[in-house]
Amino acid sequence: MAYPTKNKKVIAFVEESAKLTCPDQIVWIDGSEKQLKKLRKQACKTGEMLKLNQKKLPGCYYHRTAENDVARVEARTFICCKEKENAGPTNYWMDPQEAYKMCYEIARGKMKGRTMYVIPYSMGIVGSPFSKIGIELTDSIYVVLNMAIMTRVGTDCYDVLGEDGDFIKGLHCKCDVDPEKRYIMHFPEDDTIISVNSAYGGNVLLGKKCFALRIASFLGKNEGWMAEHMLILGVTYPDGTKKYIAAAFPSACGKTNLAMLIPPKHYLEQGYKVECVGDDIAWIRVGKDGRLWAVNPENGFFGVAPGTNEKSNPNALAATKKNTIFTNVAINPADNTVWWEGLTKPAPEHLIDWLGKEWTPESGVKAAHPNSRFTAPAVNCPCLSEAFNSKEGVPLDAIVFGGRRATTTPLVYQSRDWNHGVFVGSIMSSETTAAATGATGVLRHDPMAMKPFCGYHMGDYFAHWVEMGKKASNPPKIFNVNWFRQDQNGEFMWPGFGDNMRVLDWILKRCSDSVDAQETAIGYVPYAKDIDLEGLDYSRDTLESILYVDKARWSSEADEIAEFYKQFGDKLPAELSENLKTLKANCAK
Ligand code: SAT
Ligand code: MN
Repeated sequence: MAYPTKNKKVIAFVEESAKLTCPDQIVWIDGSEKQLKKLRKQACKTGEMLKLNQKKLPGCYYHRTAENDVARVEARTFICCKEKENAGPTNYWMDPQEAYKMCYEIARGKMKGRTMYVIPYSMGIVGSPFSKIGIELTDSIYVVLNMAIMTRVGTDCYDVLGEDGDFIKGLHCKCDVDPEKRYIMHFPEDDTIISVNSAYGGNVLLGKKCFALRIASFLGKNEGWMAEHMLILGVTYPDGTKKYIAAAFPSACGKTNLAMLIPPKHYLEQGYKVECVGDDIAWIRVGKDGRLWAVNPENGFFGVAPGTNEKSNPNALAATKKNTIFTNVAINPADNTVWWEGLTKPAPEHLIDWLGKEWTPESGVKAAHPNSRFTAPAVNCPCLSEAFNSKEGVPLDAIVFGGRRATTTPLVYQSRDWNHGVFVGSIMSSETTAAATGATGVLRHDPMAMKPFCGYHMGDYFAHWVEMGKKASNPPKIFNVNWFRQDQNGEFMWPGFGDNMRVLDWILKRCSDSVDAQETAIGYVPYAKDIDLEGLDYSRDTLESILYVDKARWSSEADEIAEFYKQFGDKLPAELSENLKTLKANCAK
């Protein structure tokens, strides 16, 4: 047959995978609107997707996953490197030979009666020296259409590869969507990903967590750069100065909201502007100027729908108004549009819920799944930064870590230096959310928000962070934030959303040495007077209380961190154990 590429490795990968899975036909995706249109039509015909109200939501479609297939499955996500030791204590590991054999057995013949789609895609701008090419083979049109939003799909990727170029191989086979045979396997030493028996986003859009984080973090360690679970945002000052922040939060902790925040009125009136470069993943390199430069390798947003509304994130909401795929939200049959918890109040009288059942506000269940998602093209976002399309990316002034913590962690604090900042990232813990299967609201360690996404030994990953700080002569300052402090009644104590600008403002002032801070046991904490509360009905006392560093609590936290660190053994960089000692000593003072 005539192939759209001369790359022998691509052809061999497709042929071998077809031999294994036995599809009825192979369709080479070219990224053209014409082809995508045909696929949408086909998916609507089979019921895989529903066409939404094209007047109100032009180009928008709806999809339901299987009921047992609604989130990432961390317990079924493996790093398959030769030595178990190299996957480290925070990853599930399987021997690569065993894993290949098992996956091949599961996928054998499973595309019979189906079509195999070959998706050539680029993470990052096609042809940029910072970008990388992947080929995903899948038997799901839903995956093709999502990949076409989330990544840069097209035959120009073959031009980049030439006859002989390397790429990340991804084989996705829905099989029977059997949760007992669901496996998301990464072979970092072979640039390969295999995903079987799932059709949910994070498990099957292989360019995202599988490639751009797990495989890329491994590549980054070897090649001297970083792949991080971070949003990237830009703040423009009234005088035109631009500053950039990258921020790591676990899934479903508000990265998309922070990346697209609209500053409070008085900031807007002065001419401040916040722009989004990315909402989930940052690839970071040392620039010639010794600064860290970040690009967003994605091309769209795979955002959590519930809670997104005109007030919490008007930019994200606007981004979903066209050419968007909604997954597991509810349908409003009155006008064939979508709905999710928090979109409008009160809820509509009658909906079809994410399971396809009749729903009314009295149903007593959620209409949309808590991890229901929108897949929206980045270009739809009204506050998308021009830098989104810059090959070099943006120079970072600050790196921010943050988890969901009801207690202990103050609203914001700054690390004393780079290595202390690495320590601060490494001790992140956060309450679990619906983005992964399992119980929610359980506090767990999630270093740098990378626990589910680091493709190698977490101890080596910490060492790589320390190393990057040495390579960068002018690295960003490192901070930690916590938007999720709660009072005795379980109410959030900080308004969050657009008001987080007040904290970003302090952070950036610290970066330009234009505001003082108090030195505490854990690092630099703002004086309450230095957080701008103009236009906000908020008491300084409450602010004081969420800035307070409780040494007794931090002392127990330090003991707990010591326990957590034990698993890394001698892979734990000395820089981190020293910082733990300092923390413990500071708490005893
Ligand atoms: O499901 S995804 O992994 O793509 C989103 C997330 O959990 O952050
Ligand atoms: Mn994420």
